[in-house]
Amino acid sequence: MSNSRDEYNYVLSLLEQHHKWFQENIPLIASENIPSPAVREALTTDFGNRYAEGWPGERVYAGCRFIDQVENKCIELMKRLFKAEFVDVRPISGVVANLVVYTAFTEPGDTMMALSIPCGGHITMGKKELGGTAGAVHGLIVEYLPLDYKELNIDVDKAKQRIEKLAAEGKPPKLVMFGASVFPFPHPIKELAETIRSIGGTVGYDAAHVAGLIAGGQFQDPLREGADVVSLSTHKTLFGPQHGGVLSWEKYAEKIKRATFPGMVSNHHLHAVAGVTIACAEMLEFGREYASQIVKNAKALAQALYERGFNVLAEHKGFTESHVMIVDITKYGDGGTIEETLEKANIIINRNLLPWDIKEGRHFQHPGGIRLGVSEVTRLGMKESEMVEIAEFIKRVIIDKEPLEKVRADVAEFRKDYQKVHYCFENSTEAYKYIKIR
Ligand code: DSN
Repeated sequence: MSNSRDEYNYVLSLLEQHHKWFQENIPLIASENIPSPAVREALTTDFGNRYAEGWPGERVYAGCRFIDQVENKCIELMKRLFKAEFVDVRPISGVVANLVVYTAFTEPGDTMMALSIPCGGHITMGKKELGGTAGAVHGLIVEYLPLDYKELNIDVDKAKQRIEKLAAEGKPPKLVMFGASVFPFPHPIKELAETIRSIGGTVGYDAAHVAGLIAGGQFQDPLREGADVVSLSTHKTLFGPQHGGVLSWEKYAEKIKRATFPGMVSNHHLHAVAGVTIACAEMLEFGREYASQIVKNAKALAQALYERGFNVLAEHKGFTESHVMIVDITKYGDGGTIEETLEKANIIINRNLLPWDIKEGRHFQHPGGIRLGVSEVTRLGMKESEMVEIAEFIKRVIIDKEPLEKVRADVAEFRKDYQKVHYCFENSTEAYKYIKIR
């Protein structure tokens, strides 16, 4: 028989156990990262208990003196990082940021183009019948951008043909969203922007996965290459807290602001905005070095896995130019089972659909692929030689089938040297230290 004090202690103990576990595992989820101690500090502040609806200086609430100064600083730093004329830091996630874009630039019933989910597209770009945000929430008709399976990138010629065909049929795509959740190579914005504009469309770009690489001068620069609007989340390669944002040009400022508030948010998680601001200052100082190391690490991990027998896709073009790689794992099982087995050895990756999985009858619970990202291990200070060690751990689990408890113990030992957050101003508190303030 438990009482509420037991429940209270139980939850706190689970949180503490989670922190201990993450001190001992290898975190390779491509959409995750570890924020600095300063960002974690910002998240614990009273900002998280306040309301600040509206734009800084024009709030609907009193008490925003310091909140406004932080939010204005966040906008200023993001403008510098992304060389953007206009920034809205109020969307509370990447999903909300995409909804802001859809609301500002399309009407329900319009056609939008994006990659399908098996081809790397995000659930926000999904069709109504699949429950995707674009279709089910904003009422868009979603048509797919064609992916070249070998190149793991959008097929420019086929995309042009499809856009022009849709326009000829009276369904011109009002919005074409570049960007993806499996995003190893820069998308062809330059090559397609003119075609999109010629039929009256808007060029959108979902930078959720690659925002930190763009800010660090790696990957591509969507606003310079022709994007009208860029959505992002702030916690993947960009190492802030979980939040969102929209970047664009001054001429679109008013309609984006209105789509965000009163459209998509009431209050906008002010502690997270403070954390994003700190992360942006860290990115301005350390971003180039960090982003360049991410790409080196991703290539090194992909190469080391490939040399150990794993079918890492796009070998002919160096596997990846970002933080992420995709592996066809069908030789050893299905992605779901492999994910579960690796987790037992304290290696955290995620299962992922391969572009051709649905056609071959595979399902997202047991797909043919796994996805690995190196942002978090890079932030923990790992370099290329550690990527080779990680590949060896993965091989020991999947190919050699060593006892999982033995690999798990070796992983925990390996992790002992990587307990601090790098690429930040202050790191005296360990990365995953559980902080008690009660
Ligand atoms: N789509 C998720 C991922 O890439 O893990 C994030 O929203």
